[in-house]
Amino acid sequence: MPEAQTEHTAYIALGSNLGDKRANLEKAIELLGSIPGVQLKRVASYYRTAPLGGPVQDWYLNTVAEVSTVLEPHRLLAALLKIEEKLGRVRTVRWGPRTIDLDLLLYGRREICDAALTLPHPRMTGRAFVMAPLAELAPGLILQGKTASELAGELARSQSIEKLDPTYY
Ligand code: A4P
Ligand code: MG
Repeated sequence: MPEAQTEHTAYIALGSNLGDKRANLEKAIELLGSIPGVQLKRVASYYRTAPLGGPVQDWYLNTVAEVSTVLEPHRLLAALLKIEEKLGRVRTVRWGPRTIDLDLLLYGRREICDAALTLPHPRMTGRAFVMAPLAELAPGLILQGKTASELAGELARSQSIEKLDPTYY
């Protein structure tokens, strides 16, 4: 009998600020769910967010997806990078505009720091556009001694984000 593979819960941040942002997120979510070994569980609301860092650029549409996966973290990241390529992402400047950005935020409680992957994502707890959608899916998740909800609330006071009405998408 084949050995049962362990399922891990992972959270993936999605962002787009080029082209049809909503279509880009929707396509990326569809492709996420079609990766062998990945099951799409839930997707948070979409948020209209002010760009953080980088050059002067358009606003972003951001959300977070929860998946259950048997893939190891580096394999999951490789699959995310493939989706970025498929959706026509061209890397120019760091933090510059992009059709789609997929960041692996969390993979269970796994901690990794190597050349290809850092987990948890090193910038996530300082970003309202990540923490607000994540807090919808996992409000009580503890990060740096605070819940995701607390962090999202604190960040929303100084960073401009707007939760979009579901009729928008
Ligand atoms: N990498 C290491 N760890 C990870 C991880 N946990 N998840 C490596 C994903 N990638 C990870 O990323 C560069 C390399 O990071 C990858 O090849 C991978 O091996 P990238 O996506 O090519 O570069 P990037 O996204 O331009 O840079 P970076 O530093 O990842 O930027 P961020 O942190 O993703 O920020 N403002 C708003 N409002 N909304 C946004 O979505 N996004 C950014 C990009 C800036 N400002 C934004 C938004
Ligand atoms: Mg990225």
